[in-house]
Amino acid sequence: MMGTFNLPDMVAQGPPVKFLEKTMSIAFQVPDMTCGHCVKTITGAVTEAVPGAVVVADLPAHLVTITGTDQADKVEAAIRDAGYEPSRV
Ligand SMILES: [Cu+2]
Repeated sequence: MMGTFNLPDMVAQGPPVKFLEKTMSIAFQVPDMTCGHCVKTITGAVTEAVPGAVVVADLPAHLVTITGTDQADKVEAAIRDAGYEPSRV
């Protein structure tokens, strides 16, 4: 039988951190990102080049959004090195 689960006090204390507002978001249009394999390749290349980066790819829109880093040049280079043509948006 399940008991009541109490969150630790430290979790309940203080306002939640609005980290999304503080996190820089970098977006690239990548027209030659055309399938799930491309998404995997780009995501892998970016996270390898910039550890901690979070990559969200919108395949129909050919849009790649990266949060968790402000190293736009490094991200762009990683996508380019993976064989794609990103343009900053
Ligand atoms: Cu592909």
